[in-house]
Amino acid sequence: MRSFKIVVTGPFSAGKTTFIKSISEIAIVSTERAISDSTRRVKAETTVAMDFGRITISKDIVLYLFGTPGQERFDFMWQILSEGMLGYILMLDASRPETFAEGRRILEFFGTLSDAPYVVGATRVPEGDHSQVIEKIREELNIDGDIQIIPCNALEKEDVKKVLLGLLYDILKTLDK
Ligand SMILES: Nc1nc2c(ncn2[C@@H]2O[C@H](COP(=O)(O)OP(=O)(O)OP(=O)(O)O)[C@@H](O)[C@H]2O)c(=O)[nH]1
Ligand SMILES: [Mg+2]
Repeated sequence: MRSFKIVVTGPFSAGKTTFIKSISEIAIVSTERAISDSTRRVKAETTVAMDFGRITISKDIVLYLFGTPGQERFDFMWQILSEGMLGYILMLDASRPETFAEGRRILEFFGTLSDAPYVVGATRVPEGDHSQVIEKIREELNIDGDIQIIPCNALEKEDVKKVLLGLLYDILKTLDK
């Protein structure tokens, strides 16, 4: 049995907790707390320390998922959670381009912590032609052409699985080297 630690990160309210909740086979351990400041306009609760979930991919592979907080004031947790990770997912709300700069900052920070592979899970991608918004994300976050940007409705288990398998593929490639 091989276990993989995977971190799910991204800007505030990108869908990180939802992503883990949708796929985890154990009740997720979540540290959501009521929001008291102005970001409350966006939603009522935010992750303050971490989310934890688990998914068995096959009889040989289990993934442990660690979700980070999105609010910048909790960014000390990013470093703690990234210890020993084999890959990470940057969740990004494609309908809020004003969060892309923060996404880029998070990627740059994770890049200094680890050489592990990552993929981008893009939530709220408009129906129809994805390519335009995907290209915009690639450009604004300065993401190499070989990094996968995968549209994903975090509320849908099948979509979440697609993102995880995309990342797993990249992880296995690096492990085989
Ligand atoms: N339409 C749509 N809504 C989503 C999606 N993912 C999450 N949501 C909704 O967006 C809101 C924020 O989702 P969360 O999972 O709490 O986001 P988060 O990234 O964990 O947020 P923080 O921990 O506060 O940074 C919730 O109301 C979700 O139901 C998605 O893929 N599509
Ligand atoms: Mg959260």
